[in-house]
Amino acid sequence: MQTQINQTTLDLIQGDITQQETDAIVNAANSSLLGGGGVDGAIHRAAGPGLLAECSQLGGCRAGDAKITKGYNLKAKYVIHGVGPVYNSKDPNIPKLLASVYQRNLEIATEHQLESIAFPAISTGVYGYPMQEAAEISLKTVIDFLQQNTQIKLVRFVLFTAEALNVFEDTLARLI
Ligand code: AR6
Repeated sequence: MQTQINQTTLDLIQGDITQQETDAIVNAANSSLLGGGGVDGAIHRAAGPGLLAECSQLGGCRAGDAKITKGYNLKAKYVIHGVGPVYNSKDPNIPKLLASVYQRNLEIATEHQLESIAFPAISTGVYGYPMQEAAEISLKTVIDFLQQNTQIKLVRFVLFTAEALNVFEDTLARLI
């Protein structure tokens, strides 16, 4: 599913984020930035050891924030490592942290004059965020950003499963 937000194409697909040819791909990292499972493990495997070497110089990253590195052996020139929150339905700060990580990724991409970026569904794996709630927050944050910023020409969500893609498509259809 594709839609236009202001000057930017917003694209939802099912796939593997490590295969994306966008200027940057976003990693669903943890605050050590030293690798892990899920998207993080897949990105480090595909990028090669140079990525971990650069990440180990960054001093970690707080939840809700992001840091950029080169892409090494990936097709994408850059990786932006975003740290999502661990889901906790009782903590009202958690949705804000999830919104913040998307916002920071988009700001960093804009600062680096990037024109295309691919996101996974941050926090919806190991970190346990329910897909529906995450889709709502993620898409709203991206749409709000694109209504005010025109540097980025393509934002793609790369969802790993058909179910996740369905949830994102239904949510986007309601939001636009
Ligand atoms: N491409 C796109 N999406 C993927 C891929 C892939 N190759 N692999 C998994 N997903 P997760 P989190 C989906 O667990 O919840 C790591 O250990 C997956 O189905 O990767 O933010 C880090 O080091 C899910 O919907 O990230 C952290 O410790 C989504 O990507 C922790 O996990 C995110 O799942 C971060 O947890």
